Amino acid sequence: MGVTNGNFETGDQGGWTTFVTSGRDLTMQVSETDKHGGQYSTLMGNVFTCDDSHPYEGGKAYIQQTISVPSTGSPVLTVWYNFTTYQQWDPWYGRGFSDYIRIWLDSVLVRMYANAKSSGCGSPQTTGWTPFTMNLAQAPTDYRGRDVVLRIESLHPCRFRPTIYFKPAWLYVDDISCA
Ligand SMILES: [Ca+2]
Repeated sequence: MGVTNGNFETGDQGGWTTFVTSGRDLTMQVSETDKHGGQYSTLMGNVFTCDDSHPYEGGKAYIQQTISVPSTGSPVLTVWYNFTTYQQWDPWYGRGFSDYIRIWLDSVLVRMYANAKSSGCGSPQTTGWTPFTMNLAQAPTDYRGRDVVLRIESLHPCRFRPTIYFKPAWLYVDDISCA
């Protein structure tokens, strides 16, 4: 029923399947450092002090679980997130390399948030704690009464040429509910 351990107050990621790209500088853990409520949140991404000379390697991290959407009423999916990035404009390509929060329901992307351009290590972009909400009874898909795979993902670009040093970016999530 609803979301299991959506607030991480068990002090672990019980109820969730976790994934991180292997061999990269990625973190996936519960954290007491920053949370929306209670004592714990989940932290994923590249968590470093920003250093212009260090080549961080990105990748993907996500938490996932199958949620049972209530069959009646107007159930709403809520995900609180706090996203910080130092990702930087790349003068070679003339564009920024974005970091992404992606929320999936049954392998359908229902929300993507990309960072705005940062000016590098001195100027992180942060969303602050922000709610994503989605009415699960609304067209085009009425999810009521269904078991749905919810995935919350932090996507960080990979370093693909040695002169580009990607900057750290990390995502806190907490108070994930479906009611
Ligand atoms: Ca919490």
